[in-house]
Formats: sequence, structure tokens, C-alpha cells
Amino acid sequence: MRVQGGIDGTALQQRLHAHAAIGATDAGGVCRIALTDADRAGRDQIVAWMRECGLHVQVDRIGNIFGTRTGQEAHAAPVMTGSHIDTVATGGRYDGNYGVIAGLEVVRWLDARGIGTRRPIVVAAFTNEEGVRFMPDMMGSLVHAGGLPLAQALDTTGTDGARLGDELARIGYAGDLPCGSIRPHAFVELHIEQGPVLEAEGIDIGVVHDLQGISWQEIAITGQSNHAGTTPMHLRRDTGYCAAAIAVFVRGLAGAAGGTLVGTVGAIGLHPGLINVIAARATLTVDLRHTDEALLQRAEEQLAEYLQQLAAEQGVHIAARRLARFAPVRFDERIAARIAAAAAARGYSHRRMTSGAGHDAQMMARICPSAMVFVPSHQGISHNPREYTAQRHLAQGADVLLDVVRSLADEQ
Ligand code: HGY
Ligand code: MN
Ligand code: MN
Repeated sequence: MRVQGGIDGTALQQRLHAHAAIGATDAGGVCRIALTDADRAGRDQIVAWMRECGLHVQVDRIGNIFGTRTGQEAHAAPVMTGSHIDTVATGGRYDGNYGVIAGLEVVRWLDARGIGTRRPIVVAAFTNEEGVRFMPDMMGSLVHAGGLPLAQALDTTGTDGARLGDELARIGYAGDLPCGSIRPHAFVELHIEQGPVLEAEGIDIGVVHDLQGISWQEIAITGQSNHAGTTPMHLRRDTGYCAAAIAVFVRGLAGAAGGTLVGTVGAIGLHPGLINVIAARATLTVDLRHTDEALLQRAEEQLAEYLQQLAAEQGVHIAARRLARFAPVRFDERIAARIAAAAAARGYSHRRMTSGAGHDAQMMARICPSAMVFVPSHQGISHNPREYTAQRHLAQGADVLLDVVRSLADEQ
């Protein structure tokens, strides 16, 4: 593994902060929800930087953006890196953006030294990785990998009632490149860990060799609104109570699994949502994740059984709708080893680990050898304006990305 000078961490951090100004929130974070005007502005900036780097820019029909640096063998399958630039509503500066912007720094580093590669290098920014408006998450890379038909993705209705295809056209990113037409030789994604492990262990680089399965559901509960003061407790069909009971059950599921299962009730809505009215309707979301597919399925079954029991007990109707479901993913061992070797060659401490979060790499793993590089998140905080990674760590992750992408782009 050839090791020369590293990525300019100051320039990388400056670009990250410049990009974070787009959709900046008063809390110091970023809100660039997929296919909003803020996402368009964020996309425009990435496209401008890609063009500045002399990349050939293409946009596919689900809005994925690809910047290609040609190789000596222009038609060889490219090495692809990248991530996403859409964020959750209370997002930070680094989730996704770091992987795209570091990919461009790799291109700049090679150009500044006049270094060519055998294979082309592609930097990608995938559409709608977060999935908080249009579900499922990792949608752009899922369509690219053939896991979701384009027409179905375009017809997805958002939480705000908008149709995805209309929003894509409205922001000017309904491209004409057929989805999936770039078949990479390999895919490497650089991302913040979004968890506490690397910082707690004082380790610089995470060599991500697998990623846990994800189950997203929306649960709709129908009961009966009634007077909060006059209705005896045994005569209530109280959906507010049921929603709370489900949240407690999900927490118990995770607790019973000894920390290997994580369960989250992230959104709860009550109707009419008034202090003196027993809620007639409740809607809540459940996010379950596990590295073991069979145990994730078991947790889903236990939840389904509980919903039936609760409905009978409380005299309410409960319907569950699947929003996303991805099995755990094992990344490519050869590429994981290449990441570990690159970190070692630069004297960066590193450890193998699992990704708790979903990423575009899990979809790209369906069509080409893929793996991920993590850098520490301060206090493990993410999906939060306080998300932070030190410049030193940002630069180290980009160095490893540079060395791995370069070595893959020069192989037969
Ligand atoms: O949900 C996830 O893990 C990712 O942030 N979309
Ligand atoms: Mn992300
Ligand atoms: Mn995220």
C-alpha cells in the first residue's frame, strides 16, 4: 500500500463547514431533508465542486449524482466512493456529507500530483438516504442496486403527501441516466461512526465488515375519543395508553435481547391531541435492528403477537404497515482487509466493527464488493446538531479512503 502525504484536513473541514451552511439550523446543525429546496441547494454545491474538479457529472432518474474521474482504461469498471447529502431534520454537519466531500478531496489530491489511475473513480451522492420524508431509507442506492423499481420509488408518497417523482422534477434532479448503469468494480464508503465505540476505545479508524438488519413499521391504533373526566377507566378505548404501552414493550424487547437488539419508537401522534379528550387515534413508528436476521424476525413476531393481545385487551383496532426491511449485510472481506492495511500503513489505530446505522454501502454490496471506513463521533452523538468529529479524525479517514480507492483503482 503506497503511502504518501495525506489529505489536507483544513481544506476538507472548510468544505464540510461551507456545505453545512446550506440548510443550517439555529441549533448549529443541518436540515436538508430529501428533495426539499435545501437539498437542491446542497446538491447544486456538490455538482459545482464536482465540475471544479473536472469530473464528468451525471444524474440518474432517481436523482443520484455521479462525478467521474476518468482512468487510463476509461471503460474499465470504476471504483466508486461517496455517500449522501440529505439529512434528518435535526441533522449534523458530517452524516453523509463527509463521505461525499472527502471523495472529492481524494480527487483533488490525485489531480494536484498529476496521478492517474487505471480505472475511473466515481464520487456518488445518493438520493434520500435518510428516508425520513420518503420511505424506505437508502432509497437512491437501493434503486441503483436494483432492489426497488424506479417507478415504485417515483410514486412514493412522502409524510407530507408529496409524490417523490414530482419533488425530484421540481428541484431539477430528475436526471436521464438510467438507474444502475454504473456497475462499480468496488464501492468504499467513508462515514462517521455515529456511535460511541471508536472514541471510547481511543481508536482512529473503524473497519466496517458488517451492518445490522433494519425493520421499520408504522402502527395505527383506532379507539374512541371520550371525555377525560367522565369516562370510567374500564370503559375506555384509549389509543394514547396503547401507544405508550407499545413503546414500553419495544424497550422490553431490546432489554430481553441483552443489548444485541435495538428498538426505537421515534414518532408518536395522537388525535385529537387535547388534554381533556381520550385519544381516538394514535400513530407511532417502530425501528428494530439486529445483526442476526433470525433474531430480528423473532422480535418482529413478538411485537406482532403483543399488538394482537393489546388490541383485544383494550378494545382497539391496531394495524401495522411495513415501511422498510433490510436484512443484515456482510461486507467484502478483501476490501475490509484493504482498509485495515491502509490504516496500519499510516500508523492509525483501527478495529473491525459492525455498523449500527444503515448506509448506502449496504445497497451497493448487492452489486459489487463493498465495505466502509468509520471515524469517531464525539460522545457517539449523531442525528443531532451536536454531531462532531475532530479535524484530525476527518483527515485520517480521508487518508485511508485515498489509499484504498487508489489501490483498488490501480488493480486489474
Ligand atoms: O436509519 C439509518 O440508519 C440511516 O441513517 N438512514
Ligand atoms: Mn448517513
Ligand atoms: Mn443518517
